[in-house]
Amino acid sequence: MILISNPDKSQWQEILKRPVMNTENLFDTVRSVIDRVKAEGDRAVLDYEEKFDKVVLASLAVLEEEQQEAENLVSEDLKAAIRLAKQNIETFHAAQRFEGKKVQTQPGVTCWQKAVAIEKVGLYIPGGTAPLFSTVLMLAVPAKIAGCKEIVLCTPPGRDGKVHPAVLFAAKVAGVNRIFKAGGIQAIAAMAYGTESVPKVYKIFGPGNQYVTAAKQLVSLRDVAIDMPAGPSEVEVLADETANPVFVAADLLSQAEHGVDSQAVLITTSVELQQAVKVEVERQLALLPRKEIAEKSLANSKLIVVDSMKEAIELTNAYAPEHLIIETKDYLSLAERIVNAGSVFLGSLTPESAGDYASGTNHTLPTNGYAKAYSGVSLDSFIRKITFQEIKPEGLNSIGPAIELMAANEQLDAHKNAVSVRLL
Ligand code: HSO
Ligand code: ZN
Repeated sequence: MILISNPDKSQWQEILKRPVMNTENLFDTVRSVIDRVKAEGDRAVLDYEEKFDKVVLASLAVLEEEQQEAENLVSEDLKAAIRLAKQNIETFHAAQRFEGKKVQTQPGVTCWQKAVAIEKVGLYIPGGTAPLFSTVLMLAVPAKIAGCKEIVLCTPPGRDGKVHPAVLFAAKVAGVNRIFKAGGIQAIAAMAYGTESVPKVYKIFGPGNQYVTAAKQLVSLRDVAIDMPAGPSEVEVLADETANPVFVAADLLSQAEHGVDSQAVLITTSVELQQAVKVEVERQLALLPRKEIAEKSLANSKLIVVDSMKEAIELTNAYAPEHLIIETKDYLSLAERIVNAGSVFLGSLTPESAGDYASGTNHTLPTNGYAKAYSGVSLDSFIRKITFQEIKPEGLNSIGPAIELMAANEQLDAHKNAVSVRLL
């Protein structure tokens, strides 16, 4: 961990820098895999599963029996926890339903918006070191509430050719329609273009490594929408002298264990807290099963002391963290001053883990400073708002002449005529 004290504003940019990934040859590899999947469909996906995931599959689709078998393998306790999380995610996202109201912009001119679900969506769930079945809930539950007709999920199988049982169980609970064993670039390409077995979707969601991220970026250039640009996960804890160093350290570590490139930052007004957190992180780290991963990401983590809360807030807004935990005495008033963050956790009893799993908010959030311009996944991510309008004689009489004049001045006479022929 890097300890920093009272940095000058000129150093902020350097201090808040995210790790940059080397993408030199990345896009060439990604493009070649995408092109082959596009041309050869299932055959290419199966070959790439063998090459990248080291598994020979008879077919991509997860069968009904496999779904059943998985359900028997998940403990009753875990099932209950997944159901509890699902319920809260559903409650929170259902409250986001959009009711477009009809607006008379002037008499005889009525305009309104209607929310319509994206018909086909694709969810990507990474394999790798931790099976993220919580992410299945975060994506499929809002998709279902929105009314998406086809919810497709791709996830890489283990070397035994099986998908993690909790991933399959969460998918069932959340209402995923079809699940395929495919990971990485080939999964993204399969959902973007469709294969014999994987349907083409209109929007792809979900986290992934740099290959998945690059594949999502490439396919989104023209062929399919994506949720948001993604980078390594990150947390900032904003704390004063009242914060409990045991809690703060646990919060930083919960982020650090995600991956070697995860970012964990503490910004505090208290030198004592900075020191205490450093000691406490080392103590807790030694006890973690994923300590090797956490250790690597902590090597780039910063514990920053600043002069005042005002400066702490400014630095926070400049960083725009994916997750922000505020552990201070007056956290509610400080929260009012946050303008750049993906998701904010208030008070000492609100760890990021709550939002990662079960409080109800979504954990698919903008990283890498994108919180300055993007929101996290919500019900809105799964709908479009279509506008409608209806004009009656009174309305056309009153806005018609203005339209004619504007069209004439833009030298678009056909536009003008479309009104004129009706005003006769
Ligand atoms: N913190 C991660 C989500 C997650 N955590 C899943 C545990 N499981 C990105 O927001
Ligand atoms: Zn997490």
